[in-house]
Amino acid sequence: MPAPDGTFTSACPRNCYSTCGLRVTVSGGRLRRLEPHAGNAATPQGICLKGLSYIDRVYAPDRLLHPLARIAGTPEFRRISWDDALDTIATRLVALRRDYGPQSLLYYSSSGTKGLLNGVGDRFWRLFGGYTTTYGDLCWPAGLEATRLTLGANEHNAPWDLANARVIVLWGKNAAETNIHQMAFVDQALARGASLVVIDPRRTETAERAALHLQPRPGTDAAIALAVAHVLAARGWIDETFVAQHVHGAGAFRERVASCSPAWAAAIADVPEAQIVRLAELIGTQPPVTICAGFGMQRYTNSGQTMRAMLALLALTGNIGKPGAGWIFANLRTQVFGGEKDPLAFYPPATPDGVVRVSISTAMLGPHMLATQDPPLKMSWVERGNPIPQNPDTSAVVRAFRALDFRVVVDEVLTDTAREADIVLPAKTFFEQSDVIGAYWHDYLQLRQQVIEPPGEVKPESEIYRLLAARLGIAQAEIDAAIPAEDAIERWLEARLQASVPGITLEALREGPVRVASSGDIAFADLQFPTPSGRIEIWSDEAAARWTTDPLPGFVEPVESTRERRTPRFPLNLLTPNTKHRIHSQFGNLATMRALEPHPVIALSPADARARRITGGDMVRVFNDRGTLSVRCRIDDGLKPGCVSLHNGWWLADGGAVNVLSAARETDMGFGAAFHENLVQVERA
Ligand SMILES: Nc1nc2c(c(=O)[nH]1)N[C@H]1C(S)=C(S)[C@@H](COP(=O)(O)OP(=O)(O)OC[C@H]3O[C@@H](n4cnc5c(=O)[nH]c(N)nc54)[C@H](O)[C@@H]3O)O[C@H]1N2
Ligand SMILES: Nc1nc2c(c(=O)[nH]1)N[C@H]1C(S)=C(S)[C@@H](COP(=O)(O)OP(=O)(O)OC[C@H]3O[C@@H](n4cnc5c(=O)[nH]c(N)nc54)[C@H](O)[C@@H]3O)O[C@H]1N2
Ligand SMILES: [Mo]
Repeated sequence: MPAPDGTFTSACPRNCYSTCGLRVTVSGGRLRRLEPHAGNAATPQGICLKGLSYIDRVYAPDRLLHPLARIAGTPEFRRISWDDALDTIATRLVALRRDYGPQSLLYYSSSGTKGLLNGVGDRFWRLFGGYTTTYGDLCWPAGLEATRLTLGANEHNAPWDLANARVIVLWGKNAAETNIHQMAFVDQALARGASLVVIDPRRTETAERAALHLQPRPGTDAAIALAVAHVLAARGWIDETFVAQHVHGAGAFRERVASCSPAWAAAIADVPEAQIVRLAELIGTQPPVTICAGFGMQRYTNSGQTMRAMLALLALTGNIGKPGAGWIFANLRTQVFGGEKDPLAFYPPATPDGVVRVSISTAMLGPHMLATQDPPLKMSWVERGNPIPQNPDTSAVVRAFRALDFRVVVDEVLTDTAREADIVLPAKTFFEQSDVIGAYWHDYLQLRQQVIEPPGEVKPESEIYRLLAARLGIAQAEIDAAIPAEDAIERWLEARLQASVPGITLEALREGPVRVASSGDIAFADLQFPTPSGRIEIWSDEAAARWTTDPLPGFVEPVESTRERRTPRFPLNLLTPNTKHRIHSQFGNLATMRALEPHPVIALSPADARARRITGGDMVRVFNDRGTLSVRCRIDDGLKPGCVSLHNGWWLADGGAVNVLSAARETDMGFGAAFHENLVQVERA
């Protein structure tokens, strides 16, 4: 039920570390103001640019307010009624199930919004009789799996504990844009005399703050980590007592790194030897050390092993289980409810239950959709995702969707993926339906309350599914048991809370964020590691068995590498990081964000620009065998030569969809996507 006038607790459900607590003011049925909620101690300072634009987003002129149907044979859409839309979809579904079996339907959902209610999609498709869906994830699985294999669980210290660190390494993480609230804790540590190290090929806003900035050749961080371990051993900076009691495989790892000198790593990673030694000195002599591992270096074919090599540095120096020390990647409090689509369920099940066919790799969405047989795919339902610009190999993804007979997309705006659909259904925003959300950087559970009525004819997904289920002849009792009606949502949420986090009530969440019961601010404080050996596993038999990697962390050259031949045809590493102006492909439609970042721009180092007679502002062609983009360029004197950088999240419709250039390729662990392993050439247009 929408709220009356007043100020209400809410939380931002974007796929973002911060997952800010919010206070939302409404009057006259309209959103008026968003402020930070002081009850979330991880995000008390303020709201990011995107958060500030939510009122614009809800009332955006291009927001979809009613169902649309494609005018056959054209790229145009016309408005249709809900009855027409749902009847058409139901007729298609019935025929599809009869002619090909329910698994000829692909249900693709991604990270557009967090929430417990998202799971009702899977419940609906089970009621339908089955479906095909994806395994793996675009975001974080290589890092999650590397962490789980090494420490036994994805846990980390509370965000504010970072203030206790004496050395902070932001490794492949650009927190100043992607986790702005973490920078406040970095500042507190710096004020107490801590040292900040940033490891990133780009001189980011984060790197501007660092005392030491290493700029590795993309995909070579493991070599740096191995050389740091080499120096730690050579200088006697290993915590022998900790290692003897709590680390499995340290001896073998020390033998391995004996040959990994700083000179060896410097040649591979193209960073000065002295910087590697300095990094070792900081990690080895100034405890406590926290490594905040971002997502940058886990988007390569060698990235699970890279993350394991980085983790080994903390294990060797005893920097785990203590204040100010540890590994911050993701604490997975998003998963306190289990959930129908558990991101830890990466693995295609060995024995499919006959209802859900999990056969398509998210990283290889396009080629796998095209190759799927028995039955082949005929229809798709996409919600909370924009796979055309966001999944690797955009051209293959487009081809795969075009090869289907019928496509449905549920979204707030006419995205690239929605433009390929036959029917587009308008999606709610988080102000229009209540839900409970977890986070992956702090451990607050938060309620995002419904505070306004959905505008126009917008209906939340749960309602869409209920209406469709009725049209498929599913008994009302079965529908009610699977998917709550709008007036039953709070009861449904309350029951889920009681089952998974007893003690946390909706009433409490209405007041503000509540911490999920955990063992305190320091992860692994009891030094119990739920791995097979009960210790931190630098040596992991499980890694070897499951992923056929070396049981010890090591460095292997990425598959797509400038070093693969003497004169590479595509000599530049294309990085496609995030920007403070968007969450991936969201927010880019808003006039406010357009004013700040009006069009896609590729950054080149001065050396690479000069060699191509390119000057700032020129239009350039960025290309490889997979595709071409024509965009404006900017000269960035902080960028490592040999690298170019273009923010991901631009749409095809903006001319900047970066995944036109990327390969459909998985990471070595976890079935992630190797987005940054992407070589291109740039020429003046
Ligand atoms: N080249 C390159 N590609 C990348 C990355 C990269 O670093 N480089 N990063 C990857 C990463 S980390 C991620 S997480 C992915 C993100 O990619 P996706 O998971 O596809 O996410 P978004 O682009 O954030 O949003 C998807 C859509 O969800 C819609 N949406 C939001 N809320 C709702 C809702 O309540 N209901 C419905 N039905 N729709 C909603 C939004 O309008 C948006 O169009 O991109 C990946 N792609
Ligand atoms: N404003 C904003 N915030 C976000 C998001 C967003 O889209 N916008 N997305 C959210 C999501 S879903 C995610 S996954 C996170 C991602 O958060 P981050 O990990 O901080 O962001 P990325 O931009 O993916 O990558 C971080 C850095 O890795 C660097 N990098 C690339 N390759 C390498 C390498 O080989 N080695 C090293 N050392 N560094 C490398 C890039 O240059 C980049 O600066 O951010 C979340 N927060
Ligand atoms: Mo992500």
